Amino acid sequence: MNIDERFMYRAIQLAKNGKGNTSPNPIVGAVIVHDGTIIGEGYHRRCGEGHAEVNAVASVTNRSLLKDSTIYVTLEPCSHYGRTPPCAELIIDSGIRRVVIGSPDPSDKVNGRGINMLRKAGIDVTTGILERECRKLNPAFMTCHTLGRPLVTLKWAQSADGYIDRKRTAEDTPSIFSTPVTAALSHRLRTLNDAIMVGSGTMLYDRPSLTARLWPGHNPLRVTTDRSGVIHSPDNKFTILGREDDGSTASYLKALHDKGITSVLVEGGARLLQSFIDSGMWDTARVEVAPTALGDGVKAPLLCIRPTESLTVGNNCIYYYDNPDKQSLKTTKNIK
Ligand code: AOF
Ligand code: ZN
Repeated sequence: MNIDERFMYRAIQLAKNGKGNTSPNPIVGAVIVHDGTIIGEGYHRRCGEGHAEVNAVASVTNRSLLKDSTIYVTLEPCSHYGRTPPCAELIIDSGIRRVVIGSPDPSDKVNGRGINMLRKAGIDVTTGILERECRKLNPAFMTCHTLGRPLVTLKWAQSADGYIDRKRTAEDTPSIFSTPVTAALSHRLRTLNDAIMVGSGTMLYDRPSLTARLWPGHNPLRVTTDRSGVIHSPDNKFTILGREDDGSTASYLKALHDKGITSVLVEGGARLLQSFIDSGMWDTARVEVAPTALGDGVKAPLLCIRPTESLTVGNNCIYYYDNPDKQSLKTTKNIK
């Protein structure tokens, strides 16, 4: 590993400290190095607060060293006046000589302008250091700004013989396949998403609360579809989609994107999940399989591809899938 990659790995570690708190902003880390030694570090803590570069520059005690220093940043420094002034300007004013960038910022506001500003000011800019790893830090941000839709995670639990529920009435409680540990893990996933979505059948049959009560963090926006107008959400706890659109996954995602949602966790039922799978508009899936056999019931969605990872928790196994047909994030927006 070369020296640039080593310092970029430290910047990646720092970026991860912001995980779960920065949406709709990306997580970003920055390291300032003088003569092979780290003299400053920072990361973006929360949307609306200082960017990684601002915090890294502020952490340097001996400012006179900046003019001979390099800054490593996981994302292209911004070039726009948003909630904070442009980081490219801050870097130029600080006297920093060299900037090493992990991944470009694909958002309309930046999109190469940060790099251009720095180069125009005579700063030595190196791009593409650990680019794949740096892109991976922000799947929702990258998907949102390149495909023009939120990141979609599908999640369900099923019996060993492929049912997500037994045959029952709405008065009966839903079948439970999770364990206390896997339930906490799925609530963690809720805290990492901007929104959580279910179909109208699940709303009526399960009456889910869809909160992240088993894990510290934020509760996602709760969304349900309701094409036939059967859902009543008296206290407005749920955002309802599907009444003014064509009920396609594309229309749901467009509505969420327009609300500024960058990631959505789809938790059922089988029909809504299958429509996401069939449309190809999904990114990852988490499928929990319990050792029980039901013999009959509501068929689980069909996702016949190789899992990218699996995790055994007690007698249950969680399979993780990545959509193999996901469009390249280097292409431009595809939803009008
Ligand atoms: C950076 N460093 O640490 C982050 C960046 O509303 P603002 O002012 O916070 O700007 C948000 C945008 O800035 C966000 O959409 C993304 O393009 C960029 N985020 N840029 O140079 C950072 N978090
Ligand atoms: Zn910035």
